[in-house]
Amino acid sequence: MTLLPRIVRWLERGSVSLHFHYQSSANMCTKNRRLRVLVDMDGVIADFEGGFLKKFKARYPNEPFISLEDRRGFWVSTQYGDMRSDLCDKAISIWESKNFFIDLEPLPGGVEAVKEMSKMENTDVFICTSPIKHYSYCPYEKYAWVEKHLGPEFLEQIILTRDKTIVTGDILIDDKPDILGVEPNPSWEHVLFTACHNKHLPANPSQRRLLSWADDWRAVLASKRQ
Ligand code: DGP
Ligand code: MG
Repeated sequence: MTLLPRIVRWLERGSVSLHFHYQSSANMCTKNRRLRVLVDMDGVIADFEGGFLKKFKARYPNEPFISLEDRRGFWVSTQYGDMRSDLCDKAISIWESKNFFIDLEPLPGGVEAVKEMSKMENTDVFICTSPIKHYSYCPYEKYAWVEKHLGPEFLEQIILTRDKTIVTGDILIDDKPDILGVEPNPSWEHVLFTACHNKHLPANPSQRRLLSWADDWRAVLASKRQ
């Protein structure tokens, strides 16, 4: 091989390699500047508790029920079971039924907040939600709910998982007080979203709260950008 074509090939290899390094570091910078927000669905943007109570009363009109004011503890079925053991299964039958999840009303301001944050510069928003294990309707209806209320473009941003600790993000806005899983040190900061079942819990200085979507969620996001 003569010298000139060899030099041209070396140069080509060099430029390809330089281009590659430039691109990957540029991508990393962009990635590192972006804020990733994980937003829970039930109890945060979809009114699970209100939807449950309405359907429980309609299906079991002669059974006692727990008003939203009297709800305590994350697990609805546990509190119903404590009231009378057979009410545990009756409670479960409500969210295992067809149309339970799709019929949930949006919580005030939630859909608007999620749409607004997803339009913010350098911000990626994902809906991060745990499906129930009785999977006949729930996963399908969660997708349908997102499409109906947030729009089809949001179908790209759904994470269905029973273990949120393995998902990476900067913030997880979630109404469940204890979010545990296989990862002992999740990357996100859990911001507790106030719900009827958690509003009586003692203040925890190590856990920030959002009292509702009327609360200053923009400031919470801004605090993570520094
Ligand atoms: P998430 O909001 O992503 O943490 O999802 C919680 C799921 O658990 C949601 O689908 C509702 C469901 N859930 C609420 N209360 C109970 C309960 O008492 N028992 C069971 N099995 N599931 C419940
Ligand atoms: Mg929730």
